[in-house]
Amino acid sequence: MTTGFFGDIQKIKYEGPDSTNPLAFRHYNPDEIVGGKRMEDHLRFAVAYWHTFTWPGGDPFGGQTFERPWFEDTMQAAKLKADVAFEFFSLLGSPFYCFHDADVRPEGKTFAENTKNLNEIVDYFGQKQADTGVKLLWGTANLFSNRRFMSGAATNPDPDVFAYSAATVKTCMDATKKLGGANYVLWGGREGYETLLNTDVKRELDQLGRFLNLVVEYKYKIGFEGTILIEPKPQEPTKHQYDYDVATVYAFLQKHGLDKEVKVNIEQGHAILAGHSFEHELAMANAFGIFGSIDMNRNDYQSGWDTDQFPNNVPEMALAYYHVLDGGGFKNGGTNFDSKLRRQSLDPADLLIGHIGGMDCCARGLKAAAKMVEDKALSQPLADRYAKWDSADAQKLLRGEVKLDEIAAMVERDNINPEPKSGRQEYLENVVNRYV
Ligand code: XUL
Ligand code: CO
Repeated sequence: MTTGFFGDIQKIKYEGPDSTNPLAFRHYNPDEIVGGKRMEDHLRFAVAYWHTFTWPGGDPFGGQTFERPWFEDTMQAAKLKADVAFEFFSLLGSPFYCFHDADVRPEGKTFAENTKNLNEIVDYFGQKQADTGVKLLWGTANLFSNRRFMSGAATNPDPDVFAYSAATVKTCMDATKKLGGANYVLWGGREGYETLLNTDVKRELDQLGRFLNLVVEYKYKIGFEGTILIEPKPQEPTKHQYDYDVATVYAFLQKHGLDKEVKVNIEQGHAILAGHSFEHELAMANAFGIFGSIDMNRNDYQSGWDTDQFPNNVPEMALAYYHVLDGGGFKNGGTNFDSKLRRQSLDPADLLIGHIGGMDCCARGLKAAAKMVEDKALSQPLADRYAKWDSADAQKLLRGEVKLDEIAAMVERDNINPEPKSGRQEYLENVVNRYV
């Protein structure tokens, strides 16, 4: 018995590049081997519960456009939503999903009621996971929508909000562990500020550091084996978000002794908001050894908002997956579509079509990336460019065995007179374009 929400739509199949069926994959072929691994195991796609099933289609000038039979804050509606969600995961063939507590359970009047509601839904999800084989990529707490969080969660001037937030995260970590989640995510929704006139940034950052340590301590206490991930974002909703980008998060982790404990979930749209490219953020995370997972949703390049659109640019995906592969590929992480439909895309089929397009685009990107890796198309020119650093003398410079005055003497003695070499950017761009 299905809910009937998706009418007579059948499980989405791979039909190959020539298919014109909008409800078929043209490039995502889960069993196809790419670079020695099944495509499904490379990409580890996840559907975001919030945008796909909870978001009503509002914008700053207008409210709900979507009409869904579960848009009601009751347990019965939450279960209908879960029924439809798991039908969706199965139709799409998405191996994973992600959720916030507030997406899946009705809002209670008290903390205890919220916990009770969450636990009831977690049991319901547990059964559905067992029935469908769909798994949880990550769980998280929504510490930003309710008005109690308007001045932040961990970084709130009121310790009662800190405590309420910590307690909420505890229940969400319990839920994630119970559902076998591969990761637990912290996006600092309102961990930031609007004006320094009312904000003590030193205190707030110390609070955030303690909060994150509480999370890591609790992970060990309950034996949660997943990865704790922070999702950087530079602004929106607050003007200045503390977890600005990957480099900022890394410095924060080091300051609080957590750089070996916590990794990052990098969102393409957030990278763009920070004035970076997605691949910049991925490369930085690899360089720091903190790469975890990705949210694969793009922003509009002109509007400057966090528009959370499905990816549709293959060359961008190719470079993104190139860096994912370069870092060894996903371990616990995966590709979460933190993407929402445009508010005029009302039909149930639009939900599938958005994800199908995104998955096909990622699959094409992955295939191009794997081929570039195989051919050493970028890695060989890179190795050649830095080859001189591999010499014994250059390595001495890095190991700190030669001091500044000795270096100066060496440059003079050996008459070192560097000859600039081409960076060959255009050549390399043309190489990438051969693959996409
Ligand atoms: C907000 C955002 C969140 C996180 C999870 O911009 O990306 O949906 O991914 O809280
Ligand atoms: Co996100």
